[in-house]
Amino acid sequence: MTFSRLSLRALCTQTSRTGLACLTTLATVALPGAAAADTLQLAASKDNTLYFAASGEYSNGAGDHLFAGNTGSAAARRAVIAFDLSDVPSGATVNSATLRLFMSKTRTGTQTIAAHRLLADWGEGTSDADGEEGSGAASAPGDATWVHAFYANQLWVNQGGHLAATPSAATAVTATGFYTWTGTGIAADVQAWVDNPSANFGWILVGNEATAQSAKRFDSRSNPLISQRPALVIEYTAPVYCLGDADCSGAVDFFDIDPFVAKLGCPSSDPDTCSDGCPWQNSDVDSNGTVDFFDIDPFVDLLGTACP
Ligand SMILES: [Ca+2]
Ligand SMILES: [Ca+2]
Ligand SMILES: [Ca+2]
Repeated sequence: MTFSRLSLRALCTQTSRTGLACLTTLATVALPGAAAADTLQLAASKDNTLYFAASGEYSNGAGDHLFAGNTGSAAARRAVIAFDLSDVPSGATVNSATLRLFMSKTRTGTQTIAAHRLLADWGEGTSDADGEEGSGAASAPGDATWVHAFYANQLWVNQGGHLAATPSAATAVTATGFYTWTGTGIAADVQAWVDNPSANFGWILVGNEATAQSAKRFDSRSNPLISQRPALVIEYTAPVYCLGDADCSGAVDFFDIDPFVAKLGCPSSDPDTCSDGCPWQNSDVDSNGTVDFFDIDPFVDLLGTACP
């Protein structure tokens, strides 16, 4: 860096236009405008079925279907599914989230299927079951199984998947058709994953494991019927940044110079400074994802303005 805090101050006080602005006391402070909500529909980034088997020999990473409940052999199946949330802007507020699946085969009436947040990562290999897929296929490298997070070397902490004890949502599933898992629990999961992407391992669907032939079969992300593949619909409000307002006062003025300088290097510099309550993005005046030398000129240009 080839500038100093003093040179910035000098720029503010000596440049005629911005100097005037720096010395102007703003009588009114504008509040940030209300942000409109955005909606995003995402396809699953991976999905698979855990087939109960003592050695984890069955999976269905590349199959057309997912299962939850007990199939004809009275052995449990659980579906795991995850979504890449990187298209949701960081700092966004998740207003609602809805997991939507198409249930394509069933032998029983209503069964409750609970979606639990997964607490560990898992894999989707190339295993691809034949026929109706209820029995799975031989596990392939990297597949999630009943005992493996990643076949054949990485085990789940708990067999059947490492999941949160409390379901995030539960839905009664009856006849063939679309079903959704939504509400505050699902929205809270998505919010947590937007805030901390490294904790995003998706959900596991747990059905009735006490009754034979209770399984509900859902279409996977590999299903030829694209409209029936899993979807996650997220309504969110993107954060509103007031560029240049480094102290979050509602206006860009002389008092922003010191906090702006302190934010130089964010988001990769001192985490306490970058997360001090006033978003560092306010200081990223050219909105390129980092606060650096190239933000100085546009910052100076904004001195004397109010937030939109
Ligand atoms: Ca899959
Ligand atoms: Ca300010
Ligand atoms: Ca920048």
